[in-house]
Amino acid sequence: MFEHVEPFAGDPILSLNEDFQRDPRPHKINLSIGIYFDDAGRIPVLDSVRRAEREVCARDAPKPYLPIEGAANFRSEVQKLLFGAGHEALASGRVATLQSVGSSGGLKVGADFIARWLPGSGVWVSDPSWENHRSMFEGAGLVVSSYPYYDAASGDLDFAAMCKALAGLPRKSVVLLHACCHNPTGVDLTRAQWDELIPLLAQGELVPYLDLAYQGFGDGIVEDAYAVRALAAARAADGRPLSYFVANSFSKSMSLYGERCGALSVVCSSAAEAANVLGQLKFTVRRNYSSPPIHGGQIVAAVLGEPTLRAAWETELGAMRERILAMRQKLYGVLVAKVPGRDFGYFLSQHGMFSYTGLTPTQVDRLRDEFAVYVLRSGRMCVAGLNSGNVEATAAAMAVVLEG
Ligand code: KET
Repeated sequence: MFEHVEPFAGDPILSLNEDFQRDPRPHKINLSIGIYFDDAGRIPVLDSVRRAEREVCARDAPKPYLPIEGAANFRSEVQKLLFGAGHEALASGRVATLQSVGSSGGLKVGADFIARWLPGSGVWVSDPSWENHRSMFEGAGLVVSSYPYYDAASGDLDFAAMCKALAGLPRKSVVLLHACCHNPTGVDLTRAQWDELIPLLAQGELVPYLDLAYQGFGDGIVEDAYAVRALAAARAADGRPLSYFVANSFSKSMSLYGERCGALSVVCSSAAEAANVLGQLKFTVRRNYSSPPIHGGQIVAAVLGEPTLRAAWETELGAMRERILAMRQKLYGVLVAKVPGRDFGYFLSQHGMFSYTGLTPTQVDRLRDEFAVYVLRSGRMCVAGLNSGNVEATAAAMAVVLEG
């Protein structure tokens, strides 16, 4: 029956993380997967999250099926987090928000919706992008292409090339954009660049699809939602509000990876449209996994909704952001001293968990084989895996492979 089934080639990120787990060398350093580790090298359980979880458990509540679209308190807190309480788009009921199984689940539900309701639309992702973007949208039957983004020569965004490519796309093309902390490069649009890009998307009648997986790791919770809110304020050529998608995650911002907490919001031009869109998103969910899990979403809703927990979370998230910056500075400092004449300024200018190091696949292999330092073969390093105990060793190993 299954003789013809081909082996799975493995996922470039998750397989490398598994290789790391199997590596017996005690001094190994994991800078592969996009997970925030604390200075002791552990995945933190945030104090705000721990307290929220205790509260949720103390309710001793039954565990019914959630509605297909998820818990009402979770969905409403997500909307306020993304748009700000009292935002016009929320007041007018034109945002359809669904609790999803991680933001991956949201991205895929949105992809299935696009395949059904915008069937001729191609999907455009940045070059490069998170590997799974292409895979998920292709998995929904869509054709995925890429637009220019990262310029290897300058280590910066090629904004002119990006705009030129997007301006030439057919109407209704879906444009996947990283709202902040671009994965894998760490190179983000500035606010001025968002302000320039958004009218171009509107004029071209393109469909923005924001992936917001690292809210709070760039400049701050509100700052990192800039693109979400700027798109909500934009108007299409016919004067109606723009329609767009936002998939957001709590995996990183609340360190809730395995609880699979995320959401998909579709911003529509009217409440009537949003009601129909939400209905069709529910149809997609019902035939896939029926409804989302209850536990993690209730933790998130408690953290976001209760002022003391919310304040504690914001402080903890701020501390994670600061620790990453300190690691960037430390790595930069050691590398500049060890490898003179080479520009490592990108470690300081890039945002969020990731740095695109420019290491070649051969250099990456040497890092792993000779020094037990794991980064992706694309050269992406998860800076959030550095700590005061491993940053010097990482810099020393990088210096050797860069000079050899
Ligand atoms: N979007 C982006 C841009 C992203 O980097 C990740 C995860 C996700 C979505 C998925 O998040 P979640 O809400 O947990 O479903 N990225 C890291 C882990 C992974 O590949 O799954 C990574 O890039 O290492």
